[in-house]
Amino acid sequence: MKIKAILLVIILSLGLNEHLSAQSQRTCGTDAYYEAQVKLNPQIEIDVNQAKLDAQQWLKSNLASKQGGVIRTIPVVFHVIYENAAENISDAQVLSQLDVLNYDYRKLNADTGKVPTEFEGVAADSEIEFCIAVRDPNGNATSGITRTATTVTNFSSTSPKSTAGGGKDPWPRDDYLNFWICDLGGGLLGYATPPGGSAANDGVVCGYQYIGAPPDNAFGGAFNEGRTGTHEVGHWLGLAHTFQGGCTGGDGIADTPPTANPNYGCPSVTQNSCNNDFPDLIDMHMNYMDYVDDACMYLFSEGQKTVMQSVLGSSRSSLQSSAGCTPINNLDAGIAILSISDTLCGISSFSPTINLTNYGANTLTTVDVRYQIDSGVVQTYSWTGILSSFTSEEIMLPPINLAFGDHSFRSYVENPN
Ligand SMILES: [Ca+2]
Ligand SMILES: [Ca+2]
Ligand SMILES: [Ca+2]
Ligand SMILES: [Zn+2]
Repeated sequence: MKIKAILLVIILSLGLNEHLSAQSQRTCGTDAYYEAQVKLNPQIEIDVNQAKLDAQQWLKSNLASKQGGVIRTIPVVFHVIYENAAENISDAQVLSQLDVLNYDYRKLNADTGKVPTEFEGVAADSEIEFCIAVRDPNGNATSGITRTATTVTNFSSTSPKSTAGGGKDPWPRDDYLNFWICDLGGGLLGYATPPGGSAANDGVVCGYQYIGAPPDNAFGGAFNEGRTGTHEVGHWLGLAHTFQGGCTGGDGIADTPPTANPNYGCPSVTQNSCNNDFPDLIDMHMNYMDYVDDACMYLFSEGQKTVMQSVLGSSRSSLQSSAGCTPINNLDAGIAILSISDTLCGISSFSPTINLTNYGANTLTTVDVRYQIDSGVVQTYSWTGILSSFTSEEIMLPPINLAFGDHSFRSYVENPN
């Protein structure tokens, strides 16, 4: 009995340690996920290797693109899978992740000034941008964020990538980066699939606590600045960890110095784990593809940029012709009627309130609101203002005088701009 109790304590404390270490150190599941996928389907390894060759081939015939100047934009759909309110993170937190990606991949991150002198010459503007999807695979308007309630406690051992499994099926990868947000159970921060893998699993998965940056991310800790997303999207664009293969293996990228092991936390700037490089440079532990804390990673190298751009030029090239971020019309307005009650007792006039939404790509500046009581004359309220794409404004129409009794009200908009 006593032995049993001691064993239980040991098991519990092991579990606790594992939990604590998960919170204090970055843990990325990309390599393990890839190995598991290949075990299930060896063809994936062949396809991923082919995608690497395609990227190298593309680079050979597109050396000019390596010099830069072409911004490539990736439409993103975020799939929020939630079991409870805390996991159903806000739109603001999700969109904050989009901002972090756009800062980091354009070298607009606020901490780029921390790049040490040794690496100033290779810290890259990757010339990749991310847009939130405004058009879904059926051509309908979307917020670019899907929300799926689940009974799955966490996705530590199952996939959030299938509706049948309590998650959400991906949108076509030819047109979107699928970015799942869910409870990963505290063991992993995230994982991603490399270019060339299976379409059904293609994309990035991150724990909900690690999405976006403060103030929109209120979860605290060392991984609350959205760099898990930056790191995992790097894998999705063909990057390996900087410590891949240790001092002799390498990540296949010339300007990231060899690194013996993952760097954790916030290493001393002089940290140098391999001395077989010439000249013997410090580790590039501030690279997004190392394992340091969010606050201590702030660069992609020029070599990494070349790999990512080559992937976007080859196996992921169809993203550049995606309509995912093209609004359905340039000029398109719609209304919703907000304040109509079927019992307006004892008053003889009322002012209907409507919600005007700009569903178009262009800024809406004028629109005619038509409205009609019963079968009476259609009246016009000419709205003018400035309403940017996919925003709304409440409008109160002029008071309408009515005789007592039942009436119908209808309204629509015409002639945008
Ligand atoms: Ca949960
Ligand atoms: Ca390297
Ligand atoms: Ca070194
Ligand atoms: Zn990783």
